[in-house]
Amino acid sequence: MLICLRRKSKYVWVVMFAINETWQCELLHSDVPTWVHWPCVCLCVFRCTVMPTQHDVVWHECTCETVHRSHHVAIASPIAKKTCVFSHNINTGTMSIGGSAHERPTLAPMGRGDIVLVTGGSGLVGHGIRSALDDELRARKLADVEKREYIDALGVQWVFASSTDADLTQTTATQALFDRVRPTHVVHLAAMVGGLFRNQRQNVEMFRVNSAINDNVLACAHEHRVTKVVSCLSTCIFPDRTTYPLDETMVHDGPPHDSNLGYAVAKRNLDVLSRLYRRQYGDRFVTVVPTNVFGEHDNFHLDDAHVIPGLIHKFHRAKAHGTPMELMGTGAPLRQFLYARDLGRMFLWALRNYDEESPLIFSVPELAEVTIKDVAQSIARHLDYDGAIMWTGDERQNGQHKKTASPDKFLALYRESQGKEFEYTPFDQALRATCQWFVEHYDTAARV
Ligand code: NAP
Ligand code: GFB
Repeated sequence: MLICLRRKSKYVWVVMFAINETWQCELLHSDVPTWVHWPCVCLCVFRCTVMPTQHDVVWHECTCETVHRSHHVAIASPIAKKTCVFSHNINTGTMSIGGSAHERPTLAPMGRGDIVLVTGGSGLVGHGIRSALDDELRARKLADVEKREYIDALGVQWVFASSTDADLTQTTATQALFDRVRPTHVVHLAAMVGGLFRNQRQNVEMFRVNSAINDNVLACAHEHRVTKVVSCLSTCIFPDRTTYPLDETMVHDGPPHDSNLGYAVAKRNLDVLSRLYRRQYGDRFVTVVPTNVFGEHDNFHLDDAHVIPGLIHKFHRAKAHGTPMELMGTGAPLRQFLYARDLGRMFLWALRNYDEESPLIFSVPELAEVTIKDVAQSIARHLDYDGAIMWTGDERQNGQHKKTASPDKFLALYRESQGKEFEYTPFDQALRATCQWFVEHYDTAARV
């Protein structure tokens, strides 16, 4: 296996091969930018053994004839596609593993042998990812049903964990989950989540629970040398008083809205912690920032839910009992609603393609923004509710007026890598499917 790493005008070549079940690694530093010449012109050769089980490196030989400067090289180990950072200290002449990676080799595409752990895999977004994986299987005529653990179309094993598998606020439970699953990749969704009113009531818990979960998950992913982590933020982390549309550079520009200060700051800290692991250890930790999400398998709790599932439940109940509908606030706030199945496809893309320090916004276009009043009327239509809709008119129940975010960066990267546009499910179609799913699953699977 040969990996080429460009260092300014120079090239560094890394050759990895297996002998007697240990991986040999040769790192060749050459002035000539074409690999066919490397045997003749290499200036120094470092030899090491990467133990296949512990992913440790043992230097059994180091010949270093000419070294012009200290250098750090990140190597993707073929054993579990781990990234190791090899450093040569010019003063002591020693080699070490760890330190910051200034250069990152392109990772091999995901495939057989990779294991993706999805924390929070039993929730709304986790189900969106499962649906996206199932759609890929169907497209390849490998139809599968939604399962908790399965092999995807690329041969990758997926494990969707819930809080019953491990309470991720607890360090030992988190470690045990990682020891058991031994993931090569992590999609980190697990969080204490809720709509505006739950956030207002439980700001302290939102901060403490989510901070603990995020600290445990990233620390374990680092200790296990996970190849990549994609963590989930939310557009509520952006400043409340700002200009629009929001973009990825604006996350820390001012305080978030008071209503969800605890949740938003815990999420902002997840962004900061991911960046720090990247900078200090070269970990491939990235973050994505979805707008308001909805879909099948949501939490439809009357008091704690987000607005779409909350209203679906309320309209369904009002219709069944013939009671009047009075909704919170004025209905004037604006939101961009993203279907969980579309978000699932975005997560698959990010896991396979995105590797930047900056968070990446996952949103519908700005023009798809709708008022809460519009949404209420659409839900009433889909559920055949023809009674009156009243509003309390209390502006304190409105929450943030809007948080319009731009998906431009994602859309451009997607277009560039896939050679086509990202296709969103039309909002009305997705809303109808969600209403239908709720009615059909009210007595069984729906969280009410
Ligand atoms: P959800 O449906 O409420 O699911 C939450 C998931 O987290 C569940 O799988 C839950 O497990 C798990 N979880 C909660 N506490 C846990 C703990 N202590 N230990 C282990 N697992 C725990 O939420 P969601 O909407 O799918 O949210 C997923 C991610 O998307 C979150 O990071 C959220 O912040 C983000 N997000 C959501 C929205 C939205 O509108 N929903 C918008 C932007 C970002 P159990 O099923 O066992 O409880
Ligand atoms: O989805 P939602 O709760 O969250 O939407 P946010 C709240 C909007 O819907 C407010 C109106 O303008 C409410 O006045 N609304 C009307 C209702 N009736 C209801 C109802 O019965 N239930 C709910 N929930 N809303 C959350 C953040 O903000 O968005 C979280 O608090 C998270 O931190 C999430 O980021 C995505 O968009 O206001």
